[in-house]
Amino acid sequence: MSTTLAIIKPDAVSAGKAGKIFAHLEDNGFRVRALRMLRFSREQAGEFYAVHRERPFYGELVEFMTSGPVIPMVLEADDAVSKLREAIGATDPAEAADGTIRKLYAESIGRNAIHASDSDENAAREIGFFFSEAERVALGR
Ligand code: 3AN
Repeated sequence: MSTTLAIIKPDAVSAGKAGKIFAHLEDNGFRVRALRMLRFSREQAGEFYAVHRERPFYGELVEFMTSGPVIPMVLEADDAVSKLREAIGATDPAEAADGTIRKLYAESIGRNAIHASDSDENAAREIGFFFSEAERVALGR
C-alpha cells in the first residue's frame, strides 16, 4: 500500500460535489486516511503551486484555489499515485476519459474539481504541506 494527496477544489466543494467525489474514490478502492477542510491564503496557494510560477495560468490558478474552501486528503491504495491519476482523468475535462472524476464533475481546464500528486516524491511533499507530523505518525508513515 502507498499514499497520495488529493485536493477537492473550490468549484467542486461549492457545487456540493464533495460527497459524490468521496464515494467515487471509495468505490474505486481508495481509503481516506486523513482529511481537512481549509481555505488557502494567497501565499499558501502560491507556494503549493510554485512549480507552475512561470506558466501563463499561474495567476488564475492561485486566484481560483483561494476562491473558497478546499478539502485536502491522504488516500491509500496499491500504487496510489498512478491509480489516482487514472481515476481523476486528464487535466482538461473535455479530454478526460468517461467515468473519471474530472469528466463527471469538472467544469473546465482551470476549474477541474480535483488535484492529485503526480509522483511519490511530490505526494510526500504535498502530504507534508497539509498534515502535521503527528497526523502523519497516526498514519504510520
Ligand atoms: P494536473 O492537475 O492534471 O496535474 P497540471 O499540473 O498541468 O495538471 O496543472 C496544474 C493545475 O493548473 C491544473 N489542475 C489546473 O487547475 C491548472 N491549469 C493547467 N493548465 C491550465 C490552463 N491551460 N488554463 C488554466 N488552468 C490550467
